[in-house]
Amino acid sequence: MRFDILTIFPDLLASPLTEGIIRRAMQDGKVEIAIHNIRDFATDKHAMTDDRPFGGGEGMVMKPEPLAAAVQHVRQLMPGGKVVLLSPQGCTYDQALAQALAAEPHLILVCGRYEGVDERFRDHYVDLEVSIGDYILTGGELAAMVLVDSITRLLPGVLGCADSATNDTFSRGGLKHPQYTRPRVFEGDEVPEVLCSGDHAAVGEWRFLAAVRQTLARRPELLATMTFSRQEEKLLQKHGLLEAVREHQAAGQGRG
Ligand code: 9D3
Repeated sequence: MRFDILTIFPDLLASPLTEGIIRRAMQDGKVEIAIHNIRDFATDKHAMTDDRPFGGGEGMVMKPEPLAAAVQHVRQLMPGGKVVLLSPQGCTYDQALAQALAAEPHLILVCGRYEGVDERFRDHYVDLEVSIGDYILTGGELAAMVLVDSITRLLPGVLGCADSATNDTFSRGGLKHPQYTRPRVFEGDEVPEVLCSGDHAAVGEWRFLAAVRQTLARRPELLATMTFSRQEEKLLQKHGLLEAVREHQAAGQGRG
């Protein structure tokens, strides 16, 4: 997978890529990340990347020519990349979109700034517009890092353990069970006995029930897309959880 990131603040992006799993993935050649300064593609003598909006109003708008020239430069190096604009107007990013984008060989991430980009750049160059959620950032750079991070960890061979990527919070659709490590007593609070018992079946049961309780308490809407085996349903029934789970699953049907 190759990422080309277009930004007016390249320094903002450098450090998150030089640590941990992302750095390892780059070293192993699983992912290639190139950062391009949009200002290098500005055409006027002051290297302007923004200008005042036609029709007046507050703030500045990103000029289309430097953005277009930057995309064309990337395409010359490697044709065929999908252009993703990070903007508050985009569709909301989620794990399903991360998985879809992880199947692409080449993404060109364009980081918006100011009040937005000239609509003609969007119309002529952008394949997909993505927001990372309903809160206001100062630009698309951190959003681009969210995409790079969440997509890279899904690439084959990036995570050490074969099932780390599929065995986590969102793969089953619900939240994970609580976890504990040493010491066995922390500030008077003991690790649940069963986890130290060595009884793998009992541990598995406890974790399943704890995960469902956690999901019911914090993210009940996630239950709508979860499915349970007959044996799991019996277990939920035995612990008085089945009715509550069913209720949220029915509510999910209503939401569609
Ligand atoms: C007058 C309205 N503007 C300010 C409230 C709209 C606006 C323009 C540009 C708000 C934020 C931004 C900069 N944000 C992004 O470029 C951005 C973003 C975000 O703000 N939230 C979630 N995801 C993203 S992706 C890019």
